[in-house]
Amino acid sequence: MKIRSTFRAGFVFAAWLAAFLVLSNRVQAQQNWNATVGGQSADMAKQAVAFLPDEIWIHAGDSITWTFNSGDIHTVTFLTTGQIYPFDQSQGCPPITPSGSSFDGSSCVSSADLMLGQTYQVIFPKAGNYEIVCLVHAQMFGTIHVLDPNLPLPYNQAFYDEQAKEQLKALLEDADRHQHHAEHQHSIGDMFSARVGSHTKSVTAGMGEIAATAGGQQSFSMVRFINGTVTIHAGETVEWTNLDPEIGHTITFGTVPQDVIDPSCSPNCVVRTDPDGALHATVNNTEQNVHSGLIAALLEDEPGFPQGPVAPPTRFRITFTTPGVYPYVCAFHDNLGMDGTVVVLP
Ligand SMILES: [Cu+2]
Repeated sequence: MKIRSTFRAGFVFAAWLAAFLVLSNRVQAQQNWNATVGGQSADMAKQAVAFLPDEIWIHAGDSITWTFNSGDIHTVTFLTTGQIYPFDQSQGCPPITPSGSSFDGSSCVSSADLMLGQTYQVIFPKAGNYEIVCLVHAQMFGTIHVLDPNLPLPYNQAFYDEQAKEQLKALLEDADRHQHHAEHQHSIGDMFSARVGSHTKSVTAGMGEIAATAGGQQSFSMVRFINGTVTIHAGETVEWTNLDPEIGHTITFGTVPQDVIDPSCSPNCVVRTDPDGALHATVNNTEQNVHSGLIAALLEDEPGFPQGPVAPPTRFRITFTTPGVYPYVCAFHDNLGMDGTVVVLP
């Protein structure tokens, strides 16, 4: 008897619990979820270029608040199906929608370029699978699965918090592993340097790697000139090469020009193109402004699009004729500490 009544009490409790869970599920239907955008090492050299996590399952009516965690800028953007991925934020989803906007697939939603400590919230009123993109980094995207409120969700907030932490750690550790490789890349600038028999120093202008998840892509970037302080003799050449599949950089001496995308050199100085397509300037004094323009690893071809030229330039060379100290920065990532110095000895 006793066993039976205990069993019965247990059954009543289970029924009550089930009813409570159904009820509390309904209450939770308007839940706000939290996720992060980007991440970095303490010195900002290593950047996680990623939505963390990059795949989230929520209910229709829920919202997600993204907190930006890096000194490098990103956007949270949802484009409509068929909309052209714009070149930058100013041409984006006309141009910015306020935090707290709703996205149901019918018109796009986008934050501004945001960074460290800023947040952006999107509400998802309608079930569907939506791609989240960053307008600054084409290879940074993920998926938000918005389910009918009657369907169960596979994960809770604690799971996503842990996953975001693990993905960030994995990306930043990859950066350590690959730095060694970048430090040993060979220079081919000797072939095109100013005088026969001269020596060329090679600098890696950033490096990175893309990782795929089921829901999207994430990458890490080492936002540094690796071995960026070099000492040469007058007449020798320094060659900068970008090994990052995602992020472009510049090599900029003196004043940052208005047009950061195209190369420039002034006064009395020109940037020419070497036979192998690399850009090359000859610098005669420390007062000259030299700007490489955008230097990036070669872009992939996209199916359905015509074969493009071999662009943008992937290497930049400067032949220094005059002794002196020549500091330089990346015009895009100076704020993250991406700089270096060329010391030219007699
Ligand atoms: Cu840069």
